[in-house]
Amino acid sequence: MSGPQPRRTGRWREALAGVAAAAVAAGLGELAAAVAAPESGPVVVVGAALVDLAPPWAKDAAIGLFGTADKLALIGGILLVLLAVSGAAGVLEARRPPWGRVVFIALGVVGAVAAATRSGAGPLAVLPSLVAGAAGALAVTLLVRRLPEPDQNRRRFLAWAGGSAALGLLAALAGTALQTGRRAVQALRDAVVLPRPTTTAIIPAGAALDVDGLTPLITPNADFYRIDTALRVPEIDPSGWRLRIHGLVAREVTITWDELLALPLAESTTTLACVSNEVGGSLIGTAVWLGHPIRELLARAEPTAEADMVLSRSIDGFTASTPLAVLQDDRDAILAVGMNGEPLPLEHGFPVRMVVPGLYGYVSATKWVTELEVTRFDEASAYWTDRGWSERGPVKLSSRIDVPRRGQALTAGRIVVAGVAWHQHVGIAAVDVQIDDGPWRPARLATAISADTWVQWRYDWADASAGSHTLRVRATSADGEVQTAVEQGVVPDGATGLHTVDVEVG
Ligand SMILES: Nc1nc2c(c(=O)[nH]1)N[C@H]1C(S)=C(S)[C@@H](COP(=O)(O)O)O[C@H]1N2
Ligand SMILES: [Mo]
Repeated sequence: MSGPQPRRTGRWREALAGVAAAAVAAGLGELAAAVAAPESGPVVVVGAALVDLAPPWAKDAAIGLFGTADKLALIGGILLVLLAVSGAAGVLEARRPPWGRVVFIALGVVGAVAAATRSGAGPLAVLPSLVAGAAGALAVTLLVRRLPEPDQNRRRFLAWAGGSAALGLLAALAGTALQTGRRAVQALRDAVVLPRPTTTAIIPAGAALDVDGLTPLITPNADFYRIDTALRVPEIDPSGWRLRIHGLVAREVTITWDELLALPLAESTTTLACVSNEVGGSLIGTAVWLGHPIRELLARAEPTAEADMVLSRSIDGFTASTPLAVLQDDRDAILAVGMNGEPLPLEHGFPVRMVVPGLYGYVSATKWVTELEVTRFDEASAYWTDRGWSERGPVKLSSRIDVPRRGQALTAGRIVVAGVAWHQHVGIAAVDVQIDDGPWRPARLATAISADTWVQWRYDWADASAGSHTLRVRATSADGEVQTAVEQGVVPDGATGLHTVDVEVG
């Protein structure tokens, strides 16, 4: 290259500004990942995206070159690419501002898209990469301003660059330290071998309808909604786990992980729903849980006559108030250790959680549970009750249209309408569909697994005419209750109203 440079500060120092900014970006990004989205560190997600995007010949070449060390080589390769790109960004920012900043923002967006499109990505998955992009852009701007003029002392700039890189390194180390415990518990969880169930779940033939776009009957763990107050997922080593049953009982009972696994463990299929699920919302899922009846353990402790509530407590302090009677009747209210054939995932309560058919999660489904205090509703209250929610939370009769989706382009003629309906521990007797202001027409119900699970339904809309239409669904319980059209918000004990979907038929 020739020609005069506007500001000859030395290309290497400009590149160094970019690289130091990249260190800040990567470090803060990894720290953000450790706090908010453990599997979404910017370096790793960009790497995973590169692997997925790389043409097969490049993958083969990489595996050939690096053999079994190709994963490590990949991370090394990404770091080298990032080094080159960030160095170039430093030069750009010095000579063609704001293009250096733009490079960092673009890298952040690439990382965010990569993180968001990974399977099982949580809502916070984009955060680490966006933090990294913003931090990099800010750092490169500030560092380039500190580039020395030809007659100036260069040490100051080197100190700024070195300090920035050190800051990035410290943040990365803090992030790693935060993630170490989680990795260790993840390894313990992956090593758990669950005992064979004494009873296996039976999914009747005809329980799952074959309709494109319909929610699967059993929700895969990676897609199961997650709701909790835990900023950091509790890390419990099962060998140290204990459940203590105390309070209004004849005798205190404590049970360890090994003792629990030695008890009869049965599979049961239960649909878990969140009280915060809006009409038509997705805070609901069905899993095959493996666990031991809570009723049996309560029987050992012998609740006294005045007790009417069990306040379950998680290791992180969350509490739920469950009516004692619900935990003593014959339903599958369990201390669960397994979810869809695996140990509980960390974020779903590893090693042990409660699952109680018929109640919203906030009053029953305590994850990371360590304590059952037998007490009274007039003596104790739970986490969400103290924040304005109802002390009792039986699941409300509800239904949802999954297909067609809102705004989906449809062609006139026959259109399949399908979805799910639920009223856990009561059961669903019928589902009806209404088109515009027409009559309610019966949908066909799939075979229910049990009253404790949602049931799929399908309605064949035979003569859909061109134009805008509104589809509406309404369920009827096994006990004759008809789902109300009265709209209520989620506070204090769950939403009501009918799910409607507007569609355009062309
Ligand atoms: N320890 C703990 N357990 C908890 C909660 C929580 O905040 N902390 N949230 C409850 C709520 S409100 C619901 S809906 C369910 C959700 O369980 P999931 O995240 O496995 O779907 O967990 C329940 N158990
Ligand atoms: Mo919830």
